[in-house]
Amino acid sequence: MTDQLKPKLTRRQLLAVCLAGGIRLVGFDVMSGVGSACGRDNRAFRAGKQVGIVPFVGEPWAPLDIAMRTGLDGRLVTDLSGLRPRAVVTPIEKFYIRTRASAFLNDQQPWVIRVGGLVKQPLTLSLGDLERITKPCGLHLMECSGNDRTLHFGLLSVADWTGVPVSEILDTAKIAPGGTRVLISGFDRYPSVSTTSLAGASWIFTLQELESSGAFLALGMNGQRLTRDHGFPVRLMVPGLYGCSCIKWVDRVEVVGEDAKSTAQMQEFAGRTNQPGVPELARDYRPALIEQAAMPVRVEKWAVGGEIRYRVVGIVWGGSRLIKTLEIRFNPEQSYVPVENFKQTFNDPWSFWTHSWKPAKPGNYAVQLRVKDPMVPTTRLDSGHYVRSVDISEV
Ligand SMILES: Nc1nc2c(c(=O)[nH]1)N[C@H]1C(S)=C(S)[C@@H](COP(=O)(O)O)O[C@H]1N2
Ligand SMILES: [Mo]
Repeated sequence: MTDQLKPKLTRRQLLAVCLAGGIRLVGFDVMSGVGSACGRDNRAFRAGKQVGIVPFVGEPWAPLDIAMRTGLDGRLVTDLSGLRPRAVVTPIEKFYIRTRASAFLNDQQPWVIRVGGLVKQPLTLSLGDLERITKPCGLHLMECSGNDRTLHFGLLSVADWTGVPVSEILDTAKIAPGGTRVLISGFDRYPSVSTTSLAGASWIFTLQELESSGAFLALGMNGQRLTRDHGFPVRLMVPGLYGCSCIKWVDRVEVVGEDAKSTAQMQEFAGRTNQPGVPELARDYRPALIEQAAMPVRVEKWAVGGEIRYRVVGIVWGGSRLIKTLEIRFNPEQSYVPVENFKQTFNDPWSFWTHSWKPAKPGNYAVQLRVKDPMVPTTRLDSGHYVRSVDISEV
């Protein structure tokens, strides 16, 4: 079905290249912006010397940056403690993994993606068809909806993606009357049963969700092909939505109607994606949006002019509006103060902030962030989900 995709591409491809150029430029400006935002407070610390990092407490030990276990129980937890504003992208071998490639996955046979359901022109796309129209899709963050302190919040990473917009494929297949949603499904059979997860991976999106998020079928990350564990040969990436909707090993795209039932995967993740119960029908699901969130990634200990000082380094991500002020507090009984070096210039991927801190006395401190803007929903942030604690022994 190569020919069906070909004719449209010249114009679109051109546009996409321009767009990608724009995205890159923005990314670049923003990165230097972050650098200078941190520069202000770097000056205060320039005269000093970093003497250590204070570990977070209350987070059980977990192996970081290494793939472990298999299939649905397979994980790689990204170590976020060394994040730097100038290295926004997570190297592919450290990008978090939730579910490793199945021993049953046969990527040696020619891979095909069937596009069908309520379309006028069903397609059978080969990998070659997609490769020919693959383009840069920019830097995007992915977070697992199950990301929590038991894994040091390390189910969170950023890659520089390449792929094919889903909307482009749908344009070619032409939606038939009654087609309002799209089911995207991937290979998901494993030799052994998982104790924690259900097999079967598919998610249903509205056309609008796919279009406005710029959802794409990804073929590459950071200038390389996907790895098997990240969904080789092809996976879905929906910027701004939780990873559970970013189906790996995609083999089917099906346009469905308003009466489509929710999938087992949507039901499994209903709680974590903030759904009202476990709806039967796909249309009763809210988009699995990553709301605005923020957390510290490390607390540095410095010796500055004979004094001990601390510097908290963190990230903000998610949401769809830029926030002006991010506030921080150390322990619930203290009041929130604005984070010193913070300037958000985009919601996706993450951006960085720093805050200098002089605790009054030794002790345990819980570090929490807040966004005081009624227009910015922060349910998970406000629930205390991303609070991280440190024991301070020297002030
Ligand atoms: N086929 C398939 N796709 C899947 C999953 C899965 O178990 N099977 N897990 C999902 C979940 S819960 C997450 S968070 C992301 C993780 O993608 P990554 O492992 O590349 O980081 O993949 C999603 N896609
Ligand atoms: Mo996930």
